[in-house]
Amino acid sequence: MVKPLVMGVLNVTPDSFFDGGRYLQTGAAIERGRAMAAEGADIIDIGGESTRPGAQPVPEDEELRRVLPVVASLAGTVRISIDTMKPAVAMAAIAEGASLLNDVGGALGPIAAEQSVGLVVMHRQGMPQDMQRAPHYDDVVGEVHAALAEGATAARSLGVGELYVDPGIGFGKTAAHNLALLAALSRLVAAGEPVLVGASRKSFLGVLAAPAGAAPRPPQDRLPGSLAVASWAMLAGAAIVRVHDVRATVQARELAGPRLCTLGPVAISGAGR
Ligand code: HH2
Repeated sequence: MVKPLVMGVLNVTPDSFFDGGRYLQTGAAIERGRAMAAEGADIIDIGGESTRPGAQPVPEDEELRRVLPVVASLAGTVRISIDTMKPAVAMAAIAEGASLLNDVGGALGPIAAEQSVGLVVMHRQGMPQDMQRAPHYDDVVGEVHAALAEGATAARSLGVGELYVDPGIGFGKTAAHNLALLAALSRLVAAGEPVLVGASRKSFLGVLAAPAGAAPRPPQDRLPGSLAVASWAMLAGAAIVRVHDVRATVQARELAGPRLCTLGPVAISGAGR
């Protein structure tokens, strides 16, 4: 089993659903990025435009102003991925040292090929403004897997070398859709392309973890569910988990990876309970 990578989320936005407003100032964002690298993040995914349901688009100059100094400052310390829908932001981030394009909008394949950087092909139904209004699939797993296979083939034919496919948890999906996709993760892994999963702190976790009849748990109260899903994804063979809580996820990886996966006799000293 290849060790899965932990991708730390860094949103330089006022309105992201979990960390919005915390890292809008350049200095705070750089400090958070350095802290996540020290906690063991393999990649930091920097975004300057929220994709939460209902989010409004951010003008290009504003998105550039938010992310570029942060990319430039962190690129020497840790691998940087840029989470954007805009080709100009992707190009500028590459110039500052980003080497992975988190292509949530589906337009960045040609840039990844030309610039010889990695690409995440993510599935979504609709745009953030309307994607959660009435998501519909006849066969969510079949349709998402087929769309990802098509996206991967297109990216490979452009010449993209390093590629990841992502079922796009919460991007035009109900809680039931998300669960079906997570249950089928090992089938997506078996299809052959490395898989990225981003479920951290998302709203379906708040719905599923709430007691019957109670309100959904808020983002602040979704760490246990996030760790459960990250562990599930790693055990299913995901190559990357995209998370807000790097320290906790790195610790979960230590258990979900070499220790529990081997399930054979292992020489461990220390307490048994
Ligand atoms: N989820 C979010 C953003 N980018 N990229 C990929 N590849 N996969 C994901 O699941 C994914 C993503 C949403 O999370 P976050 O960045 O924390 O929120 P916001 O979009 O509100 O900034």
